[in-house]
Amino acid sequence: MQPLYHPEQIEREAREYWDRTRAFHAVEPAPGENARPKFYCLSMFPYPSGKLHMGHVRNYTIGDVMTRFHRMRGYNVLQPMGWDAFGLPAENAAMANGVPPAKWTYDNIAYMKQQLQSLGFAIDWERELATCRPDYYRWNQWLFLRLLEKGLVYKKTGVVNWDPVDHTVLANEQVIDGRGWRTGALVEKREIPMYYMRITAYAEELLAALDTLPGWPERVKVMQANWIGKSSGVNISFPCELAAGDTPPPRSDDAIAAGGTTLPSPPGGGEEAGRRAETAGGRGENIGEKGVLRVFTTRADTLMGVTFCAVAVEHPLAALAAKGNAPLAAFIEECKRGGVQEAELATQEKKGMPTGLFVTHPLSGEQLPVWVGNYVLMSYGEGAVMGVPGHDERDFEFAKKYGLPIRQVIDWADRKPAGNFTDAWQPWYADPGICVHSGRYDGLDFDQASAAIAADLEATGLGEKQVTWRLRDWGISRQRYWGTPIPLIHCRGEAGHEGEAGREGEAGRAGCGEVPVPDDQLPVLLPEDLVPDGAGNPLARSQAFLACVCPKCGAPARRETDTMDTFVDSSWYYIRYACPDQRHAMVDARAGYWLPVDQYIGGIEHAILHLLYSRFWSKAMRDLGLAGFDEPFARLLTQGMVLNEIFFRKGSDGRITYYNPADVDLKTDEHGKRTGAVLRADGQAVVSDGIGTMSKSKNNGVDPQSLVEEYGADTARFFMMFASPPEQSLEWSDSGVEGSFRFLKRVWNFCYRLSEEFDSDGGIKSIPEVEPHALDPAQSETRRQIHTHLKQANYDMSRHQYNTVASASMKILNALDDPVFAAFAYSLDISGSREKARNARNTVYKEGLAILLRVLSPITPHLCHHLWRELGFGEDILAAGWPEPVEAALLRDELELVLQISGKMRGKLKVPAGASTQELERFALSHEAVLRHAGGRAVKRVVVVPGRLVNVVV
Ligand code: ANZ
Ligand code: ZN
Repeated sequence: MQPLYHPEQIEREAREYWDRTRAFHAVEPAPGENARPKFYCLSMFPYPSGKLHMGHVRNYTIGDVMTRFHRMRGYNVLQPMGWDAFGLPAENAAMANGVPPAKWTYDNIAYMKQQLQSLGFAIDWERELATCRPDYYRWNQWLFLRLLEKGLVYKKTGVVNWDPVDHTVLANEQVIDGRGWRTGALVEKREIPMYYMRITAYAEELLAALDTLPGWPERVKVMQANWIGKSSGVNISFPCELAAGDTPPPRSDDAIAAGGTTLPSPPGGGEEAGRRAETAGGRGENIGEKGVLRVFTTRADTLMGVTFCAVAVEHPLAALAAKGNAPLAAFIEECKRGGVQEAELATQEKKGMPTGLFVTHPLSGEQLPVWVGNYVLMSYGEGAVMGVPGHDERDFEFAKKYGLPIRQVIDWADRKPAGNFTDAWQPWYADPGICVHSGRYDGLDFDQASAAIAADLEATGLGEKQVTWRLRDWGISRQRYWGTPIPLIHCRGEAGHEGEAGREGEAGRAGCGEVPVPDDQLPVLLPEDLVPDGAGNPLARSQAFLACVCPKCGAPARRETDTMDTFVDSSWYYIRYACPDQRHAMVDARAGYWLPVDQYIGGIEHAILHLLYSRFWSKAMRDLGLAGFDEPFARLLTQGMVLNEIFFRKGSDGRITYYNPADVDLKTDEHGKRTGAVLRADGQAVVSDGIGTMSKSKNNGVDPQSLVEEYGADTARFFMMFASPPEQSLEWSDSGVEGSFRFLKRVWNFCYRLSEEFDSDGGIKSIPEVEPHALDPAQSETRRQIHTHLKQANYDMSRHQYNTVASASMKILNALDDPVFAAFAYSLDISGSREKARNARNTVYKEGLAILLRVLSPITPHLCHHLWRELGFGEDILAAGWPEPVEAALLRDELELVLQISGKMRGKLKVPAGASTQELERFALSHEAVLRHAGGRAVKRVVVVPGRLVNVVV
């Protein structure tokens, strides 16, 4: 055995061994085979951005520890890896460097794959996939067409978030504080046609099934439930009379793609369960001659407190009122330019204008003014609210600002307004209470009043109970190049008939509209040689891509140039890992074996969208007969962030420059207390901005590559696991890294020392059987400690508390590396046979090492692989099985010693085996016999004969 620890060499050798033996190749059991339990461990796949960052290393090490632990415990394990390879950064890089996104992406994949491999992850690389490869995305297209057939994909124009920098539509959740999540640009509203996935059809199940996921973090489930946002309330109709001819225009987003299309329109009863969140539809009849204005409320009990109604700026009634009302039209235009983010609308200054129209209170008959309000969302409920300024904060603010009446219709037993009710808003004004000033409903509580009012409204046809969802359908169209082409063809018939598409009776000549690409023409290949220039989608200018033939009529036609949201790609990649080489189908029986994922691991930033889309997608696949499970991820672990200190300087022009902590020296005073920090390059001071997530923008990242090069992969892995429990944030620390390296060196040195010792007694052939009776007290005690730490480590392994597994391995080494144990002093005293004593000790050493190396091996696999073989335990530690503590070894032995006082036997002393000399002295001096017989005389000395007697000389 080599005396010195050289991680580079042993890590390379270990990986070569795993490659040679296909150690991590996952195999499905043959039919009829008595199968081991399976464990599908999945970490969220990376975007191939260029190189790995510490967050990746942490995520994948956690998954790897879990995988290796399960493998050694006898599970049939699958741990795959792939690439979330479509998306905007490739296009941006392409623009900056003039290379096609494909090349940039494939180069990055090659580099990052080699980085991942250098970390020794137990990945089945034979299942690698990249979502930008046609053999993957063809199944996106194929499933898109199946969902289209089922009405789960549909087209509509809608108000969307438009990122003016990326020239792309953003999902609501991609808008953060009114800005694009990637560009930070102020988002605008636009109306464009796009394709939607009807995720709302699954709203009820997506919500209810959260209860079937005990292995998910509670907070993720709460986030999902809030996102789905189920509200039970009442739809109330406020009758209104409009002048004849004043029929409002239909809502633009109801307009289905101009006729002639072969696409199914949204199912006739477009308002069926899941679509209710999209109640924006079918508003045509909402207002009309002798029509009604419908609002959604969760507080029907406050109906008698309504003093106005307010509609969204996009509401047809607003458009109607704006005709011939220039100031109102201008106000509506101004509001439309703002963001569409709900949070933003909720917090921005309330603004509104009266429409000049009035509606009738459905119970009192009172005339109420209708306003346009910027805080009313078109996309929620009915796009209109009943204003109850007494009990809704937004309405209160609005009423105060515009001088609308405020009425108290709820009273609370325990609280009274200090001054006038209308003076200032109190948060508890919104609490349910008892109805007052509400006529026949006075005295009723929330439940009673809500029920009574709903019943009265139902009786007159002016209200019905309604469940409303916050969840919206998933707009998947992106006006981008680097994504899955949407498999549709636009047929305009013979040349020159543009614009006539779909005219009735002329379909043959005028074209077939939008035609799905037939399955046997899939995949619609994305050209890999285009270089975007920032001016829109290059697909729209590629004749080679655009030109095609209509599958229906054979006329020349044009391909759809929109591509799919990359969340589509990641919604089912975990299923494809089961059968990545299946060329004839999206999935096969192997998916039935591996799915659902037993443990999913990734960042909390994906707690909502990715997980919700994946859940929806797999349920849709289930309903198409393509998947046999309800939920894709049985258990979920969200790992914490990797943090590091942030250093910066502010220039004279106010510009902030961030400096990497690796380039900063810390100044300390004589007590080691920190006094400041300077940039090594110029010795000038830099300012600390505290601790924050490692990020490019704060320049506080640590490059995993350099860490691996300096210390080896095992040190990087050990530090990552040791520094913090997986779900908590991890603070970077150079001294922590060095400490990790020192510990691994210590393991190595200890094994080296013992290997010399063992060589002299024939070496290790296998894990020895320990004969408990042959052990002296110190040996029993060492063994007891080892098994105690093992028991703790196994418990912590099972609850993914890897930091304490790492520290348990340190404790095991400490127990083994104990000088008293090493010297087998007790044994000599008891048996007198040096040979026997040494043998007994060495079995404890060997058993202890076999435990230590296996417990440590999921965390530092290369080192443990090497030492296992080097010491002679066996060929492959992966095949060694996981160690379990021996229950009998956990018990602390008690010894009975003779207690003498000045040489005379005065009693028996019960002590724990392995107690030190000092402990024995303490036990003796506090013994009741000593206190009695010594009678206050000074103790001259205490003689300890280990394992035999203690003599207190007075
Ligand atoms: C009257 C009322 C009185 C309301 C009161 C609240 C308190 P959740 O629970 O989130 O579903 N609302 C309805 N549609 C809206 C829209 N399109 N834009 C903005 N706000 C809208 O919220 C339901 C409540 O949100 C509804 O109940 C309505 O205000 C408002 F003391 O109606 B409430
Ligand atoms: Zn055609």
